[in-house]
Amino acid sequence: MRRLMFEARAQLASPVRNPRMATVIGRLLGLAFLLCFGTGLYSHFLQQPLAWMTFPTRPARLYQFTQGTHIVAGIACFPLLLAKLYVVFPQLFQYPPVTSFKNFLERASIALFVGASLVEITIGLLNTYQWYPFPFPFKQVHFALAFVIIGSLIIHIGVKLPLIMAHWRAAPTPESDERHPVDTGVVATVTTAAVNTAEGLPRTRGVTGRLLRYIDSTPALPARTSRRGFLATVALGVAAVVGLTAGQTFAPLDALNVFGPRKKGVGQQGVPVNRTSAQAGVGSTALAADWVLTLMLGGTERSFSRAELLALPQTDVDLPISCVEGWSQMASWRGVRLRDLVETAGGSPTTDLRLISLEQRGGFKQTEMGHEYVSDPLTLVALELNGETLDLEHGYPARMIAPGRPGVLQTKWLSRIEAIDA
Ligand SMILES: Nc1nc2c(c(=O)[nH]1)N[C@H]1C(S)=C(S)[C@@H](COP(=O)(O)O)O[C@H]1N2
Ligand SMILES: [Mo]
Repeated sequence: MRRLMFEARAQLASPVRNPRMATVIGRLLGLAFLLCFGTGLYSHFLQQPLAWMTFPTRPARLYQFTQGTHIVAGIACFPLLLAKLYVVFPQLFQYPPVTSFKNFLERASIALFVGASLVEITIGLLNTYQWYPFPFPFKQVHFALAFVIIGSLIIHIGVKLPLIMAHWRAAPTPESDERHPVDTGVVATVTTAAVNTAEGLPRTRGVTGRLLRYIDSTPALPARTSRRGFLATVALGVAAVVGLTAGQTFAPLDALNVFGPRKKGVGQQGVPVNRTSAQAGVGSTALAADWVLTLMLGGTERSFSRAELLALPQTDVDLPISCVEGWSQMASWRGVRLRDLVETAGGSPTTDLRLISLEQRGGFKQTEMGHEYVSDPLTLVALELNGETLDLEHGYPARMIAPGRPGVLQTKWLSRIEAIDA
């Protein structure tokens, strides 16, 4: 077994499979995961705030930026994680499988990290396409796995710290080192094998000889060239997957957006639609002639027809729809300032609100809005989009649009607005 594993590692030895490369790729992967974790937590708490939390409403495009970053960094993790697995692959054939408690911790945390990461980025990507072929709820699992990943990553980095520190900077390798393009694990194995041989385990001798011949025969230049080639391949992979999708949120890359699930400008009134009126089952109620928006604030109830809302002072704002799934779209909205409407209905713009849709089922038929959004002058009960009467698919007769919020909270087909009692 020892010999088999040793031979496997010898066969897999390559100039790019070394601790320096593992550190270089690992740093990028670590950065991508931290970006995902931070922006993910932000998105999570915007949707499920703790009681004491308030959020910045400006810059109005903040969430568009953080969530766009979340998706872009998550997509970049695919080539980075594959590259990292490629670099450290021979370590899989360590024998004996566990050598010490520290080694056990190291290997267990890596197994956890790799498994959790692959599931995390895969279900995350599938979520951007709204495809859920797995038998568990996306949101809860995606959230929980994030902590598994960060936890195992901390253990991994802790255990590997000496190695990471040693290879943080490119070593000013003497020319002769270029001729040892083998991972330190294999070098250690060579040493072990030599010792074994000395101890009378002659079966490994042939392998040792072959490996040493391999090391000796590998010329210096190809080693460096193949390392550059590998990094270039990884960079190209990242550029491709990011470049061909990031246009769904970052406008300058719009022309390159061929794989993003949404395309800017495609949809009713030039804005993509997430949940249609048919999916939400609001076709007839939203178009009913007797529709009114009812505000229930501080014990008094007041209702407004669409004509009455249109008769109130109208405000124009430019705000994006920024979907949690990573696409976003800037748009021009026209409607009644929420804080004015709240005051007209006898309420105060310093209270939190519950927004209730005509939608009967679905996770977002009802949402909550913190007072910081209620008092922001950019927050509208929107009646028009891009110069036309709001399309049914975008929330006719009236929808909420507020700065800095996830798309899921921009409630369409509004029916009721209530004060949440403190
Ligand atoms: N009532 C209701 N409003 C809703 C939703 C919903 O499912 N039901 N989806 C939200 C989501 S996830 C997004 S991204 C935005 C998209 O708005 P749009 O379809 O007008 O682009 O609407 C939000 N408003
Ligand atoms: Mo969304």
